[in-house]
Amino acid sequence: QTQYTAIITETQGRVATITLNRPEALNALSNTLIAELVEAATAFDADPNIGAIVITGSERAFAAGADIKAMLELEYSDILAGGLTSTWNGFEQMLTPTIAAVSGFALGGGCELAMMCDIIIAADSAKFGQPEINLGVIPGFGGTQRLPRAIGKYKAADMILTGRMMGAEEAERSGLVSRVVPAAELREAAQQVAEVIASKSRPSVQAALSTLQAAEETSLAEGLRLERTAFAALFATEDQTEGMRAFAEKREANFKHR
Ligand code: CO8
Repeated sequence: QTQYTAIITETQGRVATITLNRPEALNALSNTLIAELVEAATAFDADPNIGAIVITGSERAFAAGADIKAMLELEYSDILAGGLTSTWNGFEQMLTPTIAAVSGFALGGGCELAMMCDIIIAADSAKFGQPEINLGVIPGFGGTQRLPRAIGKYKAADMILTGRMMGAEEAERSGLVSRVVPAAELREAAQQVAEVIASKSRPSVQAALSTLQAAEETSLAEGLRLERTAFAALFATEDQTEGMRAFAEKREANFKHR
């Protein structure tokens, strides 16, 4: 087992959990934390025994953003070199569903990390925000692109230009989070959702995920073409036969490819 310093990894059944663990800095995303997170997540993605990945922080903070104290030292050329932003590529291309379980602060890069996940479950204590404008910069891990796709241009501009925080209730109403649960139930709720997903047939989960990802960046016509091809392809899997036969026989499906 790899030794990490800024995250904790564990598995329970077919669900992996990655806990961000820099309590002294409210889980600020240091280079080390990001590198470890991407390494652990892509390793779980490649593990056939893992069907879903939960990413979470502490009760007080999911993550309070990129590490401001470390960024203070950086210049234009350091950022342009792209090390920090390109590290996320592997994470964004995974085909194992990721669930962000957010309690407390999800600010800046923390909010952006949550938005890189497929599902966001928020504790009622969660606070989302893109406060970079207060630091004289703008979001740098995708916030200017993913936030308006999630909540629309006008809400996103309000958040990004004023730097204000949004509570869990407003975030759910705006479409930024999938579900809100009482803070004490967050871990359990995320585990349960992950288990449900991990119990499905993997080829259909991957097809669902890749078509959903396409929905964010293609035209409707192109997306519908992709969906038709992916839908047809699933009829070449044993699990499609099993899933539909199980329904007809009034029993639980016993999928072969989980
Ligand atoms: N970076 C570094 N340290 C942090 C960060 C951070 N983002 N957030 C909190 N900390 C540290 C504090 O400095 C403090 O440390 P210390 O005890 O040593 O002084 C400790 O965590 C606890 O924080 P506070 O004492 O401030 O706790 P409060 O409860 O008073 O406040 C807040 C909590 C409101 C969350 C406050 O900490 C805060 O405003 N944090 C910064 C939030 C922020 O601005 N985030 C955006 C960062 S920029 C970013 O994410 C850009 C991403 C793209 C980068 C692209 C690079 C290529």
